[in-house]
Amino acid sequence: MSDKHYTLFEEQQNQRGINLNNVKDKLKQLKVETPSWGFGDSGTRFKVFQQEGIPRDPFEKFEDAAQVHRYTGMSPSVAIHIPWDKVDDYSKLKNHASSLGLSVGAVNPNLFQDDDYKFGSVTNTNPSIRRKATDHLLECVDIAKEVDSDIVSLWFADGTNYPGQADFRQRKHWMEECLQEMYGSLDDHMRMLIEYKFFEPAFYHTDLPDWGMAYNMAMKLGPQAEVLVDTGHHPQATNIEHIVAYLLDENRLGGFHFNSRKYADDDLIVAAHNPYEIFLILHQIISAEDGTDVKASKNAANIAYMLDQCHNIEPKIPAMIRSILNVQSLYAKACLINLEELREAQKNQDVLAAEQTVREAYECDVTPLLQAVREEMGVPVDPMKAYRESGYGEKILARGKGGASW
Ligand code: PSV
Ligand code: MN
Repeated sequence: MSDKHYTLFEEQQNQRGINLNNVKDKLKQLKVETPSWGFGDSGTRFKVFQQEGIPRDPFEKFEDAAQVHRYTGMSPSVAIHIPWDKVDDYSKLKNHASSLGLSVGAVNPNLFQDDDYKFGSVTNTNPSIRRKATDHLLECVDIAKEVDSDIVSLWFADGTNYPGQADFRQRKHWMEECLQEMYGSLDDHMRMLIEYKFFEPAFYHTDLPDWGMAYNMAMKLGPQAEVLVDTGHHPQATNIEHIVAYLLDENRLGGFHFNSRKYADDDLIVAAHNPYEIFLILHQIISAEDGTDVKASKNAANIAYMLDQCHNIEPKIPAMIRSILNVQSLYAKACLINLEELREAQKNQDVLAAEQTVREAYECDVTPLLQAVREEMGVPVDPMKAYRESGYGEKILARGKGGASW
């Protein structure tokens, strides 16, 4: 793409009242963490298809994640999941990450894959299992301290399948008790993110099914507890951008897991389905960040963004790159909404003008802008092509089959 294209794009945007220098700065600051488990073998409950070249340990997962950052400049940190990423020496993992230009991001406890958790972890009727689950949460806080991460990200599979199977209120109390103990172990700068999901693996009730219950839990625990929104964790047709706006206004939106879904928690490449939804979510965040409410603006600037995806049939690294680029492109479009014009239309109750202001930005072709930003960031203007041509995908085939699975 030539300078001519960018100049033309800039002129068009100036006419729309958009200052592209601000947009470029925002795009350069946008960072989206990748999940270590997204590089391992994964599947559905029917089959895990093993791919060749899958990383064999957490160190190799970081090497693959470094490729995503190398070609996009947008994902300098990697979330880990314990025990999937358990190592003997976490300072070694931290140093390995930093030698690759990365850092260790959110630490995710795993309270769903041990036989003991069949009937719940922090909500189990058996006190010694609740103790075990709480000890694992505390272990993850310690790991976060060792790897210099300030985020521990919680998701609970706890729930039941049948009416009468368990006492909802009792389980709520047990969960609160365990989380309070964990909260007490956080250093001052640390954050504890509480992720909700309405069903799966439990099919009748889930102990933390929605943002309201996660928010209530966070409020009870204290200011270091915040809510994490995952796009795949809502019933169909939920207005996620509204939830995002609400949480920002309450200053409790801690993290965001990007992925795409058509039916449930499909964990597909971001924006593969309904890209407009991601655009509208990002619009709420940008509107809070650039608005006059100082607290909401601060919250919007502090959201921990992460991809939370498992690519079961596609090659892992390019699928991650694709997702990161899709987020970048939709973020760029959302930055092109003329917020002043939008607020004016809202004030005047001009429904058509308001909707037009939002949609018009979505319809802009942001290719010249993204290419200019990538050039200024010193990354390839076409990251997918550059990755494909790098030969890394072929080189790792030497690892063979049977790498780490999630
Ligand atoms: C649960 O479905 C989830 O979204 C949580 O973030 C988990 O930690 C992650 O997926 C990996 O299973
Ligand atoms: Mn998630």
